[in-house]
Amino acid sequence: MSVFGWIIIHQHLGYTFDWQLPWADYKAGFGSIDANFWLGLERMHLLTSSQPHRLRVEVQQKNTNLWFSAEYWSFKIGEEYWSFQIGDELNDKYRLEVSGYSGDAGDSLQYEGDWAGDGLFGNYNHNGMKFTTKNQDNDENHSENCAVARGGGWWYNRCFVACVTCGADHNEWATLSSVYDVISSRMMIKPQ
Ligand SMILES: [Ca+2]
Repeated sequence: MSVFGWIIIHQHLGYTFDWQLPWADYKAGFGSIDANFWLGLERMHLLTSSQPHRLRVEVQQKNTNLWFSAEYWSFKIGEEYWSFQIGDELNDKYRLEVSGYSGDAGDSLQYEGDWAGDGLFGNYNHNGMKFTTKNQDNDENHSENCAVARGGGWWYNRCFVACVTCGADHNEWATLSSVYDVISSRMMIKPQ
């Protein structure tokens, strides 16, 4: 479904839906566009590898009900624009690549801070991470499976800090200084 050129790739409304689904579902897509929805990693890969796309993430804070957004777009290397891209399944396990943040939600996909105060900078950066589901552990930085611990498939690092496909206790987004609970969210892409 496309709205003003934006293609919805994810929608999460409240805490009723169970996002703890296997690899095949995250690959093929699930849900419905007027409710909880995931377009599917294979389609995301095909779309974003055919031409450059910008990504927009909208998150609703649980404790204020306010919506905030993060966009990733317009990063030029040589003659090519790189913004939001999903790698292939075989080589990349649908690796996430983002760049060029702007917005007021916080750059939670490229979080380079020391979230836990343990000196492990970079352990909470989702950019460059492979996708992990409960039955396919590709989060190589964490000894256990982050999807099992957090309630849904995602591009986990170890395992914090952003996730909008997680269970109610772990669905969250981050600014540089704090992490907040997310009750609803959308992700959408647009050719640029
Ligand atoms: Ca792991």
